[in-house]
Amino acid sequence: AQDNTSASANGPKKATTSVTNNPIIKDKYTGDPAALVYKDKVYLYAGHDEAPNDFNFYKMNEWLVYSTSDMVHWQEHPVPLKVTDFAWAKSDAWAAQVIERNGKFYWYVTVEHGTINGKAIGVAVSDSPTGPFKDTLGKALITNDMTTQTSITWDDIDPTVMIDDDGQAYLFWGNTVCHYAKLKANMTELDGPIQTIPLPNYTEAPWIHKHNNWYYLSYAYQFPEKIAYAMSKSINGPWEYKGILNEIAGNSNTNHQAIIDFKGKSYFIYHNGSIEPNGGSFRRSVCVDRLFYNKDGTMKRVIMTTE
Ligand code: FUB
Repeated sequence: AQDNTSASANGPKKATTSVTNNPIIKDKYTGDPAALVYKDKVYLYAGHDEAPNDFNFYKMNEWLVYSTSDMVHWQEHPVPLKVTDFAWAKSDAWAAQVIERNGKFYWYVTVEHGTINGKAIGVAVSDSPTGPFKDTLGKALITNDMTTQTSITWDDIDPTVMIDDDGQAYLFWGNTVCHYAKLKANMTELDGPIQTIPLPNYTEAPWIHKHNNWYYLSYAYQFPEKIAYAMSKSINGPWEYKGILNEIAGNSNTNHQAIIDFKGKSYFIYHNGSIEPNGGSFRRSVCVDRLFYNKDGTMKRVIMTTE
């Protein structure tokens, strides 16, 4: 694959690539992709892996946004959100997702809380999918003391969000235990109790989506992580486990997926450590491959393409 990345002093950067030219972002390390289909574009939101080559843990201070209208040409927009935009947060721009409701865009993020020990979920709001985003709530939506099923401090991570056909919004999240709760129409407050979903070998990275009247809950399975999924006819379950969707992401011990339909095709967006020579678990890269459904609604296993 060739690196067609170019930058201009005044405008956004352009990365020319295709779904067979993975990874799609080559000038930065990117992880934890989330994608939003809005009007005739796909917006890709990712964490920025900034760990130096000799540093073996996450160093993540900001999230990045890219857009495309053809899944081939990706445009980077100026950095729209940083950990420091959440006054109550201390560090760790971990996994996130953006959703649109009534012309407003809600960016749910994972961060380390500044005063409540552990990870927390916050939400920033914008009038545009590319920002600027503002923490209008001014505090965390989910904190570590609200869920007590595990003793770890990083169980409240990886938000994924969906608005069902009846207008009810739901937030799913979690490491080790998958949680979910309803959101109020304002999208910044929970609306009811936090519930848990039993899923085999659940690690983290839930992604909720709907396709042809089926609900899909995909997630990172075991560690190192594969992606597995369950299906249901209702967003409240019961969820039926359907198996592995994607393999361990090469030399990255995490995998993290977004699944979308765009212009009549389905896509599986994920990360691996494929930029040589220093790519790996803490220097990841977002990739895109096609996803195909079977007639019964199950999803075919996605084969990673890394050129
Ligand atoms: O990027 C930090 C963490 O790694 C994410 O929150 C997890 O999903 C895993 O990808």
